[in-house]
Amino acid sequence: MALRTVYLSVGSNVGDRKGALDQAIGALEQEQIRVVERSSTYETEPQDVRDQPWFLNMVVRCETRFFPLQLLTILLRIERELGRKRTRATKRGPRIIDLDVLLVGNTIMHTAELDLPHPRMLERRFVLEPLIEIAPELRHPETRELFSSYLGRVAGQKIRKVPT
Ligand code: PH2
Ligand code: MG
Ligand code: MG
Repeated sequence: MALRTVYLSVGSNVGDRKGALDQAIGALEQEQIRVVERSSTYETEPQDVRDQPWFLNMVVRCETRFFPLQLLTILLRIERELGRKRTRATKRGPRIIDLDVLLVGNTIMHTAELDLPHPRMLERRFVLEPLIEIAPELRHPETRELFSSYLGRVAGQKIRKVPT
């Protein structure tokens, strides 16, 4: 079975945000989703729903044998186990933990369950900046452009690296 390189976005803007990121990373390891690299932690201005607390975000590179939809199912379960409640009212609003699949190798898929690459990743500095930190040469599988070439468009979004 093939080992796949996947990039995940991890975010939290409720409660112990740093603790939630650390717990999520621990949970991935328990599920045989091996975290091989993690970006710095960034404190980021909320996007989409602007009237909510600032987030902590990071991006991790993992290796796993799961297929994309299997991976998604596991991530949703980890979110639930860490206390995430999903309702229509909380869509893109405050959350204890959010685990999003950004990329699974060079897979391109567009289904009701999952779109790869993540369809909004190029519009989000809180995704692009940590991604480029750990994968400076990575290219978007559909456009073949370097992810770093998209940074200029999101420069107006406020983010800052959290000192370690
Ligand atoms: N997630 C969202 C909506 N807006 N903004 C920031 N800064 N970070 C996020 O992770 C985030 C967001 C929906 O998942
Ligand atoms: Mg998200
Ligand atoms: Mg999500």
